Amino acid sequence: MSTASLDCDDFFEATALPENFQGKKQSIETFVERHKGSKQPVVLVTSGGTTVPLESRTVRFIDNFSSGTRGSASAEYFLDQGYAVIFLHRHRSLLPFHRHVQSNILDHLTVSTAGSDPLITVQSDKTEKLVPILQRYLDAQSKGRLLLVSFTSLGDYLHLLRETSRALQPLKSRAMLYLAAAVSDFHIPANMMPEHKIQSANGPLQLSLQLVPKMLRPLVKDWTPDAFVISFKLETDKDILVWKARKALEQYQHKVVVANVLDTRKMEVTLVTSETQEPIRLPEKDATEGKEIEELIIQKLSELHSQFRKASEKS
Ligand code: 9Z3
Repeated sequence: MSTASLDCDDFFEATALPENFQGKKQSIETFVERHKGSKQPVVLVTSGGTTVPLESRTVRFIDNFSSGTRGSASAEYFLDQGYAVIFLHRHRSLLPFHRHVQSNILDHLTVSTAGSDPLITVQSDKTEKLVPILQRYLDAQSKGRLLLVSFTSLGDYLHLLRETSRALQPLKSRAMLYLAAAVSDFHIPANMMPEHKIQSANGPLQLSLQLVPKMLRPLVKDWTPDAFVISFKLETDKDILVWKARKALEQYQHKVVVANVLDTRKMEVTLVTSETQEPIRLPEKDATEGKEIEELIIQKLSELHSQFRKASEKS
């Protein structure tokens, strides 16, 4: 076994399981089992940022930036493309379909108590937008095609990522992993973490963070070697972006990196494969009409996945 995968094993050994791990594992396995008999592709979408706790009884933590828009929008477009979706997301980040409902929804409802049962009505200017969203949501729900699983910390995320990847392996090339979550590269290992809240009376705080072992390596090699794996590369400096994406592909040998720059991520990404490099841009006009770049990304990735499946099934 390589040193890198030993690092990963050590990480899992030292890091507590997430709350209700067995329940989550069971629901993932049941979901995969239910979709095993069909020809439908299944995708794991990861979304939102991971926290890195500074104390075991956590009061403070470091967070990775992500609102969950990329992941939740992508999950909806995957459903439209006929995928069953496991949505592994940061607790309280944006959820597919729910993201369209504003937090002040109560301001747009009226109640009529004329009949025997009170009737809630949505203001008519909102129904036009809500009806198609609700229909797509109810359709996914009734067909059991969307599973929501939440995480908070880096440790929770990685335990659940490993479990879900392993559960997807029997689906072979029918499985896709779309790793859009913003995952910390640094952490404080459990044995170096104070138990109680760090006290300000002790003076200024100096933090020393360790590197998180690169989990894409065992994921591609051991956990789910036959799946179509897509990772994301986020940079703030566009000049190093594609180079970093290529380096990741060479290192981990997966299929695609979606490369994006923080400031322009809603308008432009580059799909990088070992042979190609294709920019995807959302025209300004489409953006003003409410279209989203995720629709274009998912269209392209489902095409690539379908080609990959055909090639894998032949060999
Ligand atoms: C991304 O790059 C996502 O596209 C964003 C989406 C997090 C920028 P939002 O949720 O943002 O719509 O607000 N995700 C991957 C980020 C990441 O952690 N990548 C690492 C890296 O770049 C691991 S591959 O090194």
